[in-house]
Amino acid sequence: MPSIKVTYFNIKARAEPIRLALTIGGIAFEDERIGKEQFVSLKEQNAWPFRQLPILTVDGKIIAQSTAILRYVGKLSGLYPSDPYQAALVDMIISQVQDLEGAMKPSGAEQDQEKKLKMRSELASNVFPSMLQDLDRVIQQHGGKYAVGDSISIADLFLYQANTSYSSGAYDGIPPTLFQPYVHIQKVVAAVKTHPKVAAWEASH
Ligand SMILES: N[C@@H](CCC(=O)N[C@@H](CS)C(=O)NCC(=O)O)C(=O)O
Repeated sequence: MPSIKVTYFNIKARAEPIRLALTIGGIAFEDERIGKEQFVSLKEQNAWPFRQLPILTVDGKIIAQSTAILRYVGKLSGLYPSDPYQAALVDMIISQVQDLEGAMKPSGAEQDQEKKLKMRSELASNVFPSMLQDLDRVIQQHGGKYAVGDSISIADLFLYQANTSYSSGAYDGIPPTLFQPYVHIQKVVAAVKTHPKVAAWEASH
């Protein structure tokens, strides 16, 4: 196995599915968590491909973009299907979850708090429910114990982290209950949460 280091901030967000994939795969890695000052200084030095985190350092080579990293570690960990169609299903779920983030971007950039809350209320009431309902139905069609069949994949880890983020109350104007009504999504969340390696990781982090 190569020497692997995950570099991010001391938060879950974009790095947690990567950390979980490596943990489930039993792949040793350095979990580097840097502070704001170090981030600013390394960013100014163009130390990373897109001057953003997370990055993965593999035997001294750097990979950027969290979903590229996630697919890479998914392949190392046996959490990304080798069958092209199954892999496309995994990608499809990841992309749908990313579309939620894309829809959040304009409100995230809005400086006027009143306008921001109005945009978020529109998302929570009229945009996200149909996107999540579609995702729930796709998981119902293609899932088993997990989102795609009965084996855990990076799609489950990505969805699990989205559920964690949206349920945390960290997004102004988005009710923390947003993901709760979707039974197939919640089944996946519960399966990931109770996976023995995830449970052990969470108990120690
Ligand atoms: N598309 C990129 C986005 C990365 C990103 O936005 N990283 C944030 C932290 S979550 C960052 O480095 N922000 C600080 C900055 O851009 O200066 C990915 O998925 O890795």
